[in-house]
Amino acid sequence: TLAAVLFDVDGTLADTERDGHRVAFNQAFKDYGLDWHWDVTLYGELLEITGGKERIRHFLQHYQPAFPPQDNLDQWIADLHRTKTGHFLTLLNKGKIKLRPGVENLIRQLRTDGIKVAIATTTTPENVTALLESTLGIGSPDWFDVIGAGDIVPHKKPAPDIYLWVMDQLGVSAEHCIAIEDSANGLRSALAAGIKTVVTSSEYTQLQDFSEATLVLPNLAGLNRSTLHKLVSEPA
Ligand code: XBP
Ligand code: MG
Repeated sequence: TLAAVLFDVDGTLADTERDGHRVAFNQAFKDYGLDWHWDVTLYGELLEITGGKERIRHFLQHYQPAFPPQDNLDQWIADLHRTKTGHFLTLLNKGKIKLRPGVENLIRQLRTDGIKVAIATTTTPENVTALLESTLGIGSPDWFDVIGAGDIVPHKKPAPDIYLWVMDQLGVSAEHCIAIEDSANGLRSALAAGIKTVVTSSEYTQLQDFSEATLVLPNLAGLNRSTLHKLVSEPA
């Protein structure tokens, strides 16, 4: 039986990357006087690395070999990333990012059925709260039984850690859960935690390999609660 549905955030709840996170990173680079610019194509490559701080570090190491050494690189990255988060929150609060089709309806259906809903994401916790509040309303973060985000676990997706943490907090086991993801990294993470996964591919992920997903959909508009109830009880 279905006990909980675990949602990824970026790319799954909303298309946040191209016109959200990417723009916010570029604004932060400008604030720091860096002549870096992540265009749409480059950002697609950098999305292979999950987590904004990890993505900045990867970019430094692989694309900016001449960048001068910093006394405390971790701190420098953390500060730059905090500036980026500020810009992303401003974009959300301006209402620039909408939920993808079917997301709100599915969350409401599940709650009506008494199914737990949770978030399992690599993004920063404030980003999740702000996205939910700006799209579903002020009280909506409370609709979620657990929100697992960011640095709460040491290893980000594709490691299973965040899904394992969320299931532990929920008190449910993987066989009673469905994960909803948009990317190959997210799918690997959920599968490694033993969770059947529905993939709703997004702009940046549509060419990725989702052959191990239980179901692949262009968006969530066609996904209703009865399909999820059925998927969880089918043999893997
Ligand atoms: C998406 C990510 C995040 C965002 C940026 O993860 O990898 O790093 O791109 O957010 P998911 P931060 O699809 O699991 O939500 O800069 O806050 O990390
Ligand atoms: Mg995602």
